[in-house]
Amino acid sequence: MTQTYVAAEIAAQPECWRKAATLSGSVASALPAKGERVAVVGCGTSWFIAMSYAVLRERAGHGLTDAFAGSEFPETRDYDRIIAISRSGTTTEIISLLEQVPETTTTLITAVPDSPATTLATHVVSLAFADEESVVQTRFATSVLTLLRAHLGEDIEAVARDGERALQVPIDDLLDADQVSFVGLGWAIGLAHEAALKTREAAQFWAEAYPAMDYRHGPIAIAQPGRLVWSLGPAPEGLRGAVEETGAQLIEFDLDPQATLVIAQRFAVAAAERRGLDPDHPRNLTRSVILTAG
Ligand code: F1P
Repeated sequence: MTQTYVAAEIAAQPECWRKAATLSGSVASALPAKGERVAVVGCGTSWFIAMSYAVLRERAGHGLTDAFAGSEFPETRDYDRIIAISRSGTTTEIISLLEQVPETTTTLITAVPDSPATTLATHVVSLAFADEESVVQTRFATSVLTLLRAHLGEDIEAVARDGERALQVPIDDLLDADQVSFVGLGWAIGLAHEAALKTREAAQFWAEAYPAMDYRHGPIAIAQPGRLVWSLGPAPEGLRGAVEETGAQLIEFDLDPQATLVIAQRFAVAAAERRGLDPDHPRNLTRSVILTAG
């Protein structure tokens, strides 16, 4: 099979992460200062990256940080800054939101530095080097998270090395599964949602996502032999036993959760190929969702 764009984009992630980390210093003035009250918004993949960053920023003591789907920003709240994440810079909900908040400081993080959304934001951070040909997002999304993690002072070289390991992990055994529930704790919950979205988008594969501690509160009812519970980051105590009792398998890797997402992206692409699907052109999806009235 000829190599897909998405496979090449997945493989490029460790290098993109290093570039994003280098960039973080020069764009620091466009990113939130410690203590700012911040809302982070995005749609689809970009929303899940927002969720992960929100948890990381608050946990690092940098200040209140909330994440919202682009359509769900609460007008009743006051923030010092809104960070909008949009690869395309054309997504309708993001454009509408930026139009609605002319008084608020906004930072757009995008792959397209001359996109319509750039004219509406106070600050624009371009990750053009991480733009993608594939409809499904991989390296842009993880590069945004890397940039934001670097801005919080995290060691990105260690993450990039884990990313390189993630590209080598064998996944063939996982591909016989007929369903996957991705789980995570804290900031990895957003990544679990992204792993499940990727698998649905690229492969039309049945995947769900939950906070790991919540998995036993209902979702475990679908666990059975042939199904996986895949933890991004370490699974909480007791979850393995509970999963194995159902005959399902608990999957964990000793890697940064962002690197484990890379394995899930590879799983999504391989599952698509097994099904004879083109993961670069998922059914019913376009690069960005542009809504027209009527
Ligand atoms: C966001 C997005 C993607 C999704 C789909 C439609 O676009 O929702 O996450 O995979 O392709 O667009 P963007 O605002 O980040 O460009």
